[in-house]
Amino acid sequence: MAALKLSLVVSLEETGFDAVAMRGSWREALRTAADLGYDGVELAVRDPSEVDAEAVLRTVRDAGLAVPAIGTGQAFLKDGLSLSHPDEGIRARAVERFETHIRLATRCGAAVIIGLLRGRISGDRAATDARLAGSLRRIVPLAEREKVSVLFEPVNRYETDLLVTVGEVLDLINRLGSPALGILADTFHMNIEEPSLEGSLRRAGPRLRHVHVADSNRHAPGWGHLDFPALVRVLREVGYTGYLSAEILPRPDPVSAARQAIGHLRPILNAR
Ligand code: LER
Ligand code: MN
Repeated sequence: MAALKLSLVVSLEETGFDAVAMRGSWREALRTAADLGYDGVELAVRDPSEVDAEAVLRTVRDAGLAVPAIGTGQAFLKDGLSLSHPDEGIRARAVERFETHIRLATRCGAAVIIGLLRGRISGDRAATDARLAGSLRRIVPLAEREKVSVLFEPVNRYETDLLVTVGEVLDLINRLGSPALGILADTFHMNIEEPSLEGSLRRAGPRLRHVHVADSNRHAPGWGHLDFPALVRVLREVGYTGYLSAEILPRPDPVSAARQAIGHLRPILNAR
C-alpha cells in the first residue's frame, strides 16, 4: 500500500489568510518543513508572475521536498479576483491568473486549488453557477493539456456561500465531466458542513485528489477533537494515496504548530 504523505502549507508572501502556518520568509519555511520531516510543501501563491519560480523550485528540490499542490486563495483575498464574478473583466482576469498558476504547477509537478477563488453568490444563484461553470470550461483545456489536476475545494459557509459541501462540488465536477477536475477535502470545512466526515470522504472516492488537514478548531491536528486515526482509515479504504497537507493556524507560533501537526499525524500514518 502506498504510504500517505505529509505536506505543510507555505505562503510565498505575507498573507491575510489566517490558516497558513508558515509565511514571511519562504526559504526559512521550506527549511523548517524539511527539518521537521515533511515530505512536501503546498505553496500558496497570489500571482505566479511575481514569483522567482526557478529559485523556489531549486530550494524545494535542495531541501528534498515535493510540491503536491498550489493554492490560489490570495488572488481572491488580495487582488479581488473571482471565477464567478458578475464583472466579465474580473472573471477574465481570474481565468488568466489561474492559467499562470497551472503553468507554475506544470513546472512543480503539482495540482492547482480552487478554494476561495470560486467567489461568492452574487445576485441570482443560477447565474452565478453559470458564470463559474463558464470560467471552469475555459480553464480545463489547458489543465488537460498540461496534465495538471484542478482541485475544487468545498469551503465552509462562513467563508463562502457557493459550494460548501462535498456533494455540491461532486455534482459540479460530474456535470463538467473533465478528467482534470478533482476534489480537495479539508477536514476543517468538512467538520462544519458534512453530516459525516467519513461518509463524505467515501462519497468523494476516486475524485479525491488532495486533503487539507486541520483539527476541528483549525489548530494543528491533535489540538481539537477530530478523530484522525478514523479519517486515515477511511482514506486508505477509498484508495487515497496522496498528501495530507497541514493548513493550520500558526498558533501558539508557526514552528510549534507545524511540529505538532507532523508529530500527531506521522505515527498515525506509520501505524498499520
Ligand atoms: C479556505 O479556508 C481554505 O481552506 C483554502 O484552502 C481555500 O483557498
Ligand atoms: Mn483548505
